[in-house]
Amino acid sequence: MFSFRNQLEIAWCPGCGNFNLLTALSEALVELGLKPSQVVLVSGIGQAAKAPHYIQANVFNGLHGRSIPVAFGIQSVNPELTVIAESGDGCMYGEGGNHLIHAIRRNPNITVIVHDNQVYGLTKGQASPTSEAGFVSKTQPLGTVSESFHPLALAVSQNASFVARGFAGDKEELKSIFKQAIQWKGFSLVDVLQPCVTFNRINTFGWYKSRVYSLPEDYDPEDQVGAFKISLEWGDKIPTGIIYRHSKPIFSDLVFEKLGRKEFLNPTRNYQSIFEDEKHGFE
Ligand SMILES: Cc1ncc(C[n+]2csc(CCOP(=O)(O)OP(=O)(O)O)c2C)c(N)n1
Ligand code: SF4
Repeated sequence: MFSFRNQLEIAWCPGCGNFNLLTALSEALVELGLKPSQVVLVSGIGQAAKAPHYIQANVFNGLHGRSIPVAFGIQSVNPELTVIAESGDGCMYGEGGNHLIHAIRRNPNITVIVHDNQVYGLTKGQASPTSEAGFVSKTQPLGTVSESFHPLALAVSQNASFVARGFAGDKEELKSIFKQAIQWKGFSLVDVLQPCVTFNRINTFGWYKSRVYSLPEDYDPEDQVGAFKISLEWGDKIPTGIIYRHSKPIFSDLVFEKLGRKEFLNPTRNYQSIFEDEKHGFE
């Protein structure tokens, strides 16, 4: 059977949570019946950002924190493509945090997968935006003093189209979440709890396993206020599953409606007329 995995040697530590993410995503793409030519994976920089290298599809490796705008651009000019931005919590919520906010607002039809290991793995263990206050690292030997960032609460509060959390220790649930996120028409954020077995000795597989629970069948992901409450749940109990879902118009559809697709794909004419208008304005 066709597999999206290629034969490249994987440069992750044995036991890293990234392995299950890679398998879950590769299997999800196969089960959705997608072909490599239909899929574009965009990543930034970090351990997580290497994941697309191990998948047989189109790949764009961008700058640190810049995967979302690249994915946004690709999907907007070719809405037929399945575009997935994939990177770590440092890349998506730190360096790329501003892009996340504005992608939520604009609602492009892309899926954002965040390998959330609550640490900077590639640069050897500094605290990340989602590290808990007090997290001790080589650069914060007395423990970080900053409060941690709650990505899902932010996304729900800003009425993001699709917001979910998965756990790298539950590959089947993760695969199901990936499939729903990829199929969703609009911006999807999937935050994945991904243990870094080398630099995060607090949030281990065991730590997450004793806390995560799947949202019950009667949970209503369309209720924004209820979803916001659930998105804040963190500590002894950490929910996984589809936290919030809200259908709304996609960026490219709205732009094509206004400009026409051809005009949008050939912006030279627009730039030229804008330039001409500016010139007259100065005369
Ligand atoms: C502009 C810029 N700033 C900083 C770095 C250094 N850098 C590379 S990876 C990284 C952190 C990656 O952490 P995260 O996104 O959480 O991914 P992980 O490695 O944990 O998967 C940093 C700070 C860089 N490459 N470019
Ligand atoms: S440093 Fe951490 S995130 Fe990076 S490969 Fe090793 S275990 Fe995984």
